[in-house]
Amino acid sequence: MTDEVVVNTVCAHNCGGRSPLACTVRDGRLVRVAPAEHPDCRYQGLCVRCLTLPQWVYAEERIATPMRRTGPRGSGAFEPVSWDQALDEIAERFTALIDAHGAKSIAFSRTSGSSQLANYSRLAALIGGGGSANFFGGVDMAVHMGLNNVLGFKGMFGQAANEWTDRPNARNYLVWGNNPAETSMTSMRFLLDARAAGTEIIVIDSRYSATAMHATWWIAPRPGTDLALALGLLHVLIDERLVDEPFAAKHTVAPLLVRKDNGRFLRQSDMPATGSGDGYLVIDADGAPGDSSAVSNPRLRGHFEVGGHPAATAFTLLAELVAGYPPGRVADITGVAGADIRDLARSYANGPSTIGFGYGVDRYLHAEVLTRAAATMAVLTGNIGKPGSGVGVQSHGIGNRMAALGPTPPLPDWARTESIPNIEVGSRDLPVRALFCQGDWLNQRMANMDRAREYLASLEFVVTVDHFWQTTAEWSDIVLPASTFLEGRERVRDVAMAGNSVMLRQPVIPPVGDSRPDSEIEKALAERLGLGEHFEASCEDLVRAQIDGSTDPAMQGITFDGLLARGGAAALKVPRTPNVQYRDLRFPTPTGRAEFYVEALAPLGEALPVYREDHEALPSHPRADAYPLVLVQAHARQRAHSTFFNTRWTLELWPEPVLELNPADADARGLTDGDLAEAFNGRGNVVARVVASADYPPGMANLSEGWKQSQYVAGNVQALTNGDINPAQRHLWGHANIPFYDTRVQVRPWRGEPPQ
Ligand SMILES: Nc1nc2c(c(=O)[nH]1)N[C@H]1C(S)=C(S)[C@@H](COP(=O)(O)OP(=O)(O)OC[C@H]3O[C@@H](n4cnc5c(=O)[nH]c(N)nc54)[C@H](O)[C@@H]3O)O[C@H]1N2
Ligand SMILES: Nc1nc2c(c(=O)[nH]1)N[C@H]1C(S)=C(S)[C@@H](COP(=O)(O)OP(=O)(O)OC[C@H]3O[C@@H](n4cnc5c(=O)[nH]c(N)nc54)[C@H](O)[C@@H]3O)O[C@H]1N2
Ligand code: SF4
Ligand SMILES: [Mo]
Repeated sequence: MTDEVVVNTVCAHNCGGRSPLACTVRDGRLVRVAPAEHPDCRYQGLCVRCLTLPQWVYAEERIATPMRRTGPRGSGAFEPVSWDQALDEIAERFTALIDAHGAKSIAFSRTSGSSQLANYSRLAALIGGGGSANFFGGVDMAVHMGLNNVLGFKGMFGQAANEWTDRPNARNYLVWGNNPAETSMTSMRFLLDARAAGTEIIVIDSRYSATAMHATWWIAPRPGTDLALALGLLHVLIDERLVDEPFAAKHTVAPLLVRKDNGRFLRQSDMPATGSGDGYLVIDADGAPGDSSAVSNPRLRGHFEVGGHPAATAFTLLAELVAGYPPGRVADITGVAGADIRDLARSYANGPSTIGFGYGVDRYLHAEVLTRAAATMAVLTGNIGKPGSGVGVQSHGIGNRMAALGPTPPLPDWARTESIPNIEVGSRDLPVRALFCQGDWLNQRMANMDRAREYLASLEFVVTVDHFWQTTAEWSDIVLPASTFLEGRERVRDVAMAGNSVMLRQPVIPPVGDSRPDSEIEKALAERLGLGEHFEASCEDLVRAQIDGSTDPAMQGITFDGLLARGGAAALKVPRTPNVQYRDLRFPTPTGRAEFYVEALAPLGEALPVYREDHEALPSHPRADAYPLVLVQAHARQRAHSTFFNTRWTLELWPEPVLELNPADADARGLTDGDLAEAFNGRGNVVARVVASADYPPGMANLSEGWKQSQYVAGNVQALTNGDINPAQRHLWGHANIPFYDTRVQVRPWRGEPPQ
């Protein structure tokens, strides 16, 4: 007799959907995945990729057993070893390194799809009695940085747009560098709902994307020129007096005076006679200086001499900057017609208008300046804090209500890691000698892959833990097989929050092969390193404490046992009306106002959103002659990054990497559909089959990120990508985003070996 059960869990892949899954398990084997009931039915759904999960968990590329390297690094020569041998060796090597060089000689790195209880962060924070180094970030940060600057810090990834369900409330919805039709599939319906409700869907995308097909208006700036477009829009808003002046005077830094000598806001303490303290100065209606908190009707415009300091209002400085970007000039830079720029600015001002950013615009060197300029549009026109009005990131379906969970187990005060930006690896001396890598650092987390590989090869000891054999594994000394989120021995692995709901991640099958869940591997290593006392609680204990310990009103009445009893998911106690960000118009910035002028960047000359021409995608870049095409790597619908790279059904639809480019660009190089072509740029090369597609403008090409090394004919798209560091990001945030899309290439027919 067959034994068949259906167990619910929540998807862990980093597309951001967090879909509840109903998994049919027959005789201990996962055989079918379907949507489970979502506690908030508006968010019901999953993507077709997840129907292939049974192929994913049992794929032949799964790492079967722990492995130890036997040949030179990168040679692929490994032998199977037992878990005890592998873990003992890691513990011995780590202990020796800690004794000789301290715990910062070990770095941890993790994949973006891993969850809070399966990412080795507790071990990393405790190791060596002081915590390890931590290779961090470089993705999805810049657009948030810019919004955080203007609107106040909400966390590095915390600047979400209004909830998706708010879109029909907008008259205009600017979908900016975001392709939800392929990257937020379960949220795309809200865009279509908005269109049906009469919302103007304005997609700003350099290519005719799957989302642009659903737009009522598609605007296509040349790749990397969006900031010029935003400055042009600001030009029209100010030039045509479309600014909501009372709103700007009250809620933004527009009336604050800026000292011309040092670029800082003029404060009471700058006034020798009257003042002390940090109050900011403005000019009142009669032309007299006063404290911004006391003057109700400050002037927005003008240059003044106050207390011996030449100064101007922040609004005036902005107006002078954008005066240099009239629609005609912006049209030359962006390729968007001047008339369209004017119309777009006028429509935008006639709100409610929402700007929803994706990460397509995040992967350029100065991406944070674009979102600063767009947030400036929002706060100058009062398009914020109201239904249908807002500016934020909407990729990953974020923006819905969350609840705070109770604390995870307390760690000692000293437990912390030292964060090292991925992008800086190899560019400066680091204390790191060993890497413990969850996932595929080389293929996913680093630009300029050949340089990154050199760095990896220079390390003394590298461990990879993954489900599948991949590039970083190939360059490792020990490789450990991790169970997927669907596998485990405990009742609960983790908890996730999405779609106004809280959901338990319940394993549905036991570990496949000899794999172990990350949490078990972390614990086993901790025990060997003398840290076992911090890992006594099981994942279930930890999740129970988080849920039952929550004091958030949204969690009222929700208990761990209650959640389990009802299949693992419950709706938060929150209103059904869409979540609107900044409803209270409080901006947690230093001035308490929306800061389109960022004082801290004055020393770098970037206090205002200035347009810099030093990024690679711009036609004026010195590399443009030799490498005339901009190569982006848009996220592909078949995969979540590399996940699903090997599932049969997805491979049927898209079996191999393709290089998409405009038919004229293909033609000019003697290429037609199906030919093999090489893209190269001095950093590296990649060979893939050509798809000539008019969806791409001349000068723009695409090869989606996330293919595995084994799937390329030669090279790797990651070998081409740009690893330049943005100094302003580094200065303000201690981190810099990787400008993956800010990459130029030349393309030629491939004359090398055909694929096997
Ligand atoms: N299916 C699938 N879904 C995913 C993922 C996945 O790998 N697969 N990954 C997830 C993750 S982690 C992320 S970060 C998101 C990313 O998903 P999105 O936020 O949608 O970002 P991208 O796919 O990088 O790019 C979005 C669009 O930006 C456009 N673009 C590129 N350059 C420019 C430019 O200079 N200007 C403008 N205006 N547009 C430009 C591209 O043509 C593309 O259509 O997707 C998430 N969802
Ligand atoms: N060129 C280029 N590169 C990019 C991007 C781009 O646009 N262009 N996008 C970047 C972005 S936005 C993101 S978010 C990153 C995503 O980068 P990642 O999150 O690192 O990518 P994935 O392919 O999801 O996962 C990488 C590896 O981790 C393994 N893995 C997944 N889950 C687990 C787990 O729970 N445990 C263990 N042990 N292993 C696991 C997978 O099997 C896979 O081999 O990629 C970035 N890389
Ligand atoms: S990959 Fe994304 S859309 Fe698909 S089931 Fe998982 S969370 Fe949902
Ligand atoms: Mo991402």
